[in-house]
Amino acid sequence: MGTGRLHFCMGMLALLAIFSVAGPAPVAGVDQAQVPPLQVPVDQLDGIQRATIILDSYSYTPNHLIIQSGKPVELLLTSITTITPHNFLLKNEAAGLSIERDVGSGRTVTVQFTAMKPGIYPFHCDKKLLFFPSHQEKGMEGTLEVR
Ligand SMILES: [Cu+2]
Repeated sequence: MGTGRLHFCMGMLALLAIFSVAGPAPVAGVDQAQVPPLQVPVDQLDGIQRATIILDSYSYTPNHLIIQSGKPVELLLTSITTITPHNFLLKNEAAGLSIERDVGSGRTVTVQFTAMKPGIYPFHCDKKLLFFPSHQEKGMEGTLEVR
């Protein structure tokens, strides 16, 4: 009896030790705010401003890109999800921007455009499961800053 209880206690201590080492689960989205804006570089050979945006559930990384107006842009939208489909919507009539692309799980889609008007243009994913918050509401949004 006595040793049985002792073993039980040792077991509980071991469990406690495992939990304290593992620590609390990381909170999704915390890292997102810490990613600095990406100043998209201009390719020296072809003059194209090229950048990759990683799509995950539910984020774009980076979520703030800075580009120059009047120069062509090429964005590679790369999904790293295994099931959930996402998309990329950036619409602003006044600026002549109308981008709407679906990005299936694990896919990479290329978007080409030239922004002529400096400004701050938000983009987001409008996917949504019935009765659930939209991906945008879960944080899947970002900013294209045109200078
Ligand atoms: Cu989405």
